[in-house]
Amino acid sequence: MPVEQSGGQITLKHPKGASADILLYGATVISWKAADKQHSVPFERLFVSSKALLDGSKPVRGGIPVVFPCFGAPTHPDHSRLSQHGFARSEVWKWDGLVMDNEAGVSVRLTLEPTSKITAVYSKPFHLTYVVTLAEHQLSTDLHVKNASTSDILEFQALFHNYIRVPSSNDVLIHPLQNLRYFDKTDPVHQGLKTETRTGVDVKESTDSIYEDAPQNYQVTWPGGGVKLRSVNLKDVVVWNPQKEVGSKIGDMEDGGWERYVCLEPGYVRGFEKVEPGKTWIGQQVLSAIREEGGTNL
Ligand code: TA6
Repeated sequence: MPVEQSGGQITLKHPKGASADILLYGATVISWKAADKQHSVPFERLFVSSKALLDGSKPVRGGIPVVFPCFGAPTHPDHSRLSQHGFARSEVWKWDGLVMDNEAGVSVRLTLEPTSKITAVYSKPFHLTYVVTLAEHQLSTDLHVKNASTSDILEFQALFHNYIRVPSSNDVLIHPLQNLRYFDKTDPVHQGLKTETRTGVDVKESTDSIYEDAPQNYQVTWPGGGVKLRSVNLKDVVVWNPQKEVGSKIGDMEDGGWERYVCLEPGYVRGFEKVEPGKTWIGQQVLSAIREEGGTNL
């Protein structure tokens, strides 16, 4: 069976061995296993903290939480009663069927519509569809945001909060971000936009940077391995790693967890995307295992 459902979890299985696990809670992908040239047996590509709660009591510390309709603390009047990163990552989504099941990949669809709990804090009518597709060496996620209003524009932010598993965050480089303008959330003094000067961005120090108008084509590399990320309609990208000083204060972060991941998060988060009544916006990402000889086992 290419797709198995058990309780609130869906497992996708590709005939060539790759797999992905998705929680209905938050539509959070909590595992993606794929092989590469060096390792014929698929291995885990995402980081989930061993202290993460997977019981639906709080957003998952790891995997791919879906951020909608606000990124970070709310700044738009429509979002004023929402908590950090919005509600999509902390609501139970509905299974909406198998989209594809063939040699190319296996794909499923989840949906989220306003519930009484959501409308108590957010009054805009919307319909979200989330499609997760697993191929032999790739994982794609597509978020469809339909403005279900007949009269009002929908303004929102959206982001895929990817926790990419790495052998050591000290050895990671992210390309190509050079010359992009970015907002440095770790710098309380210099709150303006900076310009990235590095050819490859590392996260050896606590990093929380929002790059604007980014190329939507990135690589996270470490000696002998890596992951590629391509996105569509997600003009910004966030690089986040708290390192020890900040990471050790995060309640559900495992000890040393910050050494085992880097967050590379494509999104529309500087300003607000706008969708006309009745129309749908689609944001997409494709994560690919870099298939090089000599990769480091994670
Ligand atoms: O995407 C980076 C970020 O916004 C950071 O500022 C950091 O707080 C992180 O997300 C985690 O947020 P969370 O609400 O999951 O603790």
